[in-house]
Amino acid sequence: MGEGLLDEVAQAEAEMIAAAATAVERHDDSQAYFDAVIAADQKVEPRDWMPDDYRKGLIRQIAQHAHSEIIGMQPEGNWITRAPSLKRKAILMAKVQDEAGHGLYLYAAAETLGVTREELVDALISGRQKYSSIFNYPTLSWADVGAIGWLVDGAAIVNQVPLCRCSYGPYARAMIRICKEESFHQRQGYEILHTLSHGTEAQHRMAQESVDRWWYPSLAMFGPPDTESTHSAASMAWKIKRHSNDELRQRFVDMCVPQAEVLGLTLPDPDLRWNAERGQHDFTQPDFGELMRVVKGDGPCNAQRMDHRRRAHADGAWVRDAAAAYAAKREKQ
Ligand code: BYC
Repeated sequence: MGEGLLDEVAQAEAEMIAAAATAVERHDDSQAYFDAVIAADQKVEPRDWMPDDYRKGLIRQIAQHAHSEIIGMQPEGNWITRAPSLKRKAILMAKVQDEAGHGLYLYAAAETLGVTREELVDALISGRQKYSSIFNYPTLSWADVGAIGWLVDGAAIVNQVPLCRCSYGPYARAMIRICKEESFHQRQGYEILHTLSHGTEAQHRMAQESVDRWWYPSLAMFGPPDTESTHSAASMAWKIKRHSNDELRQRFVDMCVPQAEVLGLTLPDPDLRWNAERGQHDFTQPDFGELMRVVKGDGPCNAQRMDHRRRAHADGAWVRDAAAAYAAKREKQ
């Protein structure tokens, strides 16, 4: 973690302690209790009092996370009809269904903070809330299904395992199950790439070309560098995030290097090398300008992803109407 961010976290923590002292002075137990829960590493639960900014920050992050799972079904779903065998097709279908499940757990966790599912879906469809940059890149070959599993799910695990210890109970509990399933996903992708890499020359080339395209977008998934991260300081003081963007990015690189060796594939960074002094790898950072362009809507597939999502939502209107009519009928009985 950079020194600047450390200072910011320390300052945010000092402000929390000062706020707790003021709350105690004013006999305002809510803030003091909340701060004590955070300091003791306990969980905040939906009915507990919480600061507005904590609630808003969580809704923002959990909603973006849920939207990412739902949009993330598209690039993978693109290969269901063209998976190279029935077994691969069945596995991929199960994986895409898992992503829908993750979206549902996360929307349910966000709903405990007082927003409705309709509001959240509307925020995605209207473009007011974001989803992960990574899903705005196209899946051009079957090897991309492997690279998404290995790199994208791998990055997701590195980012999300610490979220199992997030201070907000419903989010932390949702993350435990999600992470277990993500581990399966990561191994599924790794196995696809391993098979291709050790197959024919053309298959090996396909695997390498795919890793070349997905490496830097996967590094960018961790977000802007610590010096430019707007939410990290508050989020870490509240123990929503446990590690900074740069820390997790480094952890991911260190994890991938030995795995790439076993795969027999090269990570596309000529400056990637072990730094014995730091005990970590030196590596080339992703293009953060590109990350911000993609986040703002100017990635290769943003328009396509949103069109598809809006169409699917409109096509599902009759299902929602029927479910609502059925629920109303049951209530009258
Ligand atoms: N893409 O202050 P920062 C998955 C935004 S699901 C888009 O550092 P924070 C998977 C950020 O929102 C993957 N936007 O933010 C699913 C903020 O903008 P706003 C998703 C990004 O929250 C299916 C601004 O940049 N995972 O892996 O402290 C199949 C400044 O950033 C991105 C999660 O959502 C990005 N990459 O840290 C397979 C995990 N990066 O909101 C796999 C939970 C940054 O102020 N989320 N931004 O307008 C997190 O851990 C954190 O929210 C992030 C960002 C690390 C993503």
